[in-house]
Amino acid sequence: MKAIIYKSTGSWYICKTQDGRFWNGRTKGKFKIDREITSTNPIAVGDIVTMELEDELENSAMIVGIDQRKNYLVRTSPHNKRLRHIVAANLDQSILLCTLKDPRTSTGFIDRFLVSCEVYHVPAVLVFNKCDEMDEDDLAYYHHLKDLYETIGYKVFLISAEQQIGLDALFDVMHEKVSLITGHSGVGKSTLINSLLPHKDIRTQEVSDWSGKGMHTTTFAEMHDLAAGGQIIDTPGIRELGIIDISRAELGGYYPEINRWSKSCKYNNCLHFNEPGCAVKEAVKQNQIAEERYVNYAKIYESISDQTW
Ligand SMILES: Nc1nc2c(ncn2[C@@H]2O[C@H](COP(=O)(O)OP(=O)(O)OP(=O)(O)O)[C@@H](O)[C@H]2O)c(=O)[nH]1
Ligand SMILES: [Mg+2]
Ligand SMILES: [Zn+2]
Repeated sequence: MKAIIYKSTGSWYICKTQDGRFWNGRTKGKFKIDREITSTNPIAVGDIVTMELEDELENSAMIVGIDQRKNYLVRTSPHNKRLRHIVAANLDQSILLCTLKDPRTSTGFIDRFLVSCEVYHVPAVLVFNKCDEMDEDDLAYYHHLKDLYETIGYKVFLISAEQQIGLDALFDVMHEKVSLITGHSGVGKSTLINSLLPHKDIRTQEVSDWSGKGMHTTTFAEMHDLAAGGQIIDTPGIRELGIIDISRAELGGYYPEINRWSKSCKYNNCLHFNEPGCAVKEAVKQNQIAEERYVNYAKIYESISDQTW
């Protein structure tokens, strides 16, 4: 019997079968699957699995197999930088929820997110939240970023999850799709999902309680059905995004605009730093490539060199 993983804690799973029924799934002993990656979690939210029913009354089932993934997103495991953690599988898109302040999402973080989406073939969408708290300067900066990222080809939205502003356009983008929502802790992921699923109560945290007790922060990725069709996956807040599975030389290929311009570089193995005849550096000079994107390219490049390749 086929089922989709809706929640995974690492030791047990909530799976949904085609008839709409939810099951408590578990795996027997060490679940081993030979596939291309070694991760801390063999089964992730969004995975399609084969299960054998155990106890119909207790809704328990044994997961015995896992289908080939269309795609997946991984992070470095918070416990061991050498291991990967699969955030979710079989995604139609990944939405980065950003805020300009409380907390601030930097363009460095945004660019790392976009690179990982390109690496794993998951379309990326940027959503800026808490527009109700933006003053004129913030809005001007938002529009600068919107221009910057839309020019490259990414969709950008401005919303207030709490005040329910700008949500319709975002709902259209999520319609009939499996969307992952990610971003720093406190940007409003759970608040947004709550406004999409008013009948459910996804726990959100109080910023005033930031430093401690009473914090209701999301700890496991979890998928929810949207009333209008489609699914949304809430994920725990992330502090940093390690870029994994690519080498320094490959990085430019995952920057759509650098990739385009690099075809005109004199050397086809150009890394776009000090090589003569570099079309990318020239494009930065001519404002054809945003300087901040290029600066972040250099920073991400450096961070990749820290790893053992
Ligand atoms: N002003 C304002 N506050 C918001 C908005 N959306 C969310 N918040 C507040 O931001 C805080 C954090 O929201 P959450 O939804 O818990 O954030 P989260 O991204 O789920 O955080 P983690 O689960 O820790 O990753 C809460 O106090 C929300 O009320 C918004 O649109 N405007
Ligand atoms: Mg949350
Ligand atoms: Zn170059």
